[in-house]
Amino acid sequence: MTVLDHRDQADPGVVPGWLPGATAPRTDPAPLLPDDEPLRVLGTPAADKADPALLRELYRRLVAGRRYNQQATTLTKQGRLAVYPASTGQEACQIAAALALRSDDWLFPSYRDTLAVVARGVDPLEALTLLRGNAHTGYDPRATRTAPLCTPLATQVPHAVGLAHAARLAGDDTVALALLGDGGTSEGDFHEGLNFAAVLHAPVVFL
Ligand SMILES: Cc1ncc(C[n+]2csc(CCOP(=O)(O)OP(=O)(O)O)c2C)c(N)n1
Repeated sequence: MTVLDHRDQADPGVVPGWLPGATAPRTDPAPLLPDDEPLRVLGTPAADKADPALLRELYRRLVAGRRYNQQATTLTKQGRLAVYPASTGQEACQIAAALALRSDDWLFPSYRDTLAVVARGVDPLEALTLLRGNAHTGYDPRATRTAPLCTPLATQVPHAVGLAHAARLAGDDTVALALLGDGGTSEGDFHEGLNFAAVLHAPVVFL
């Protein structure tokens, strides 16, 4: 039996039969750091083509979302919410993703995606019901096509895949969007969900 041991190699990142660099720790921080120059959208040719009314509406939602995060966090300090995982700094990601859905598509959010739920049209107060410790969601998942905020990591992923697969079998033109954090990608549910989605050609987007 050949034992692969990178300690015997001149370059510890190279092991015969293994991907280059697969075993060595990553020492160059450059690919892990953000660019010095922030990504610029306003004033670019792409932005010039966007509808100014749409841009204002998107910005309005971001400002309202930032304020919502602030207020909901305050409610936890007052003991009026059990917990509020804020999305401060990443509001645009979830709001824009939810707005890209059609009304008959489905959203499968995690506990941190309250703003995506509000962007789906759910009442901002009702979107907090679960985080208040109530046993029910506060909104009707079927009517809003928005699943409950999911606290067990990545369990929303196979739910989204199952719904998308069922919709495809039924001939519905429905897409499911599953939101999750990078930590959630370490869960089996994430890998199982992706695997099933690929094998079954389920119309689901993972973000
Ligand atoms: C199955 C499961 N294990 C552990 C936890 C506890 N937990 C809650 S949040 C969290 C970290 C998740 O990180 P990430 O997916 O990156 O999302 P973030 O909260 O950073 O947005 C953990 C381990 C959980 N909710 N569910």
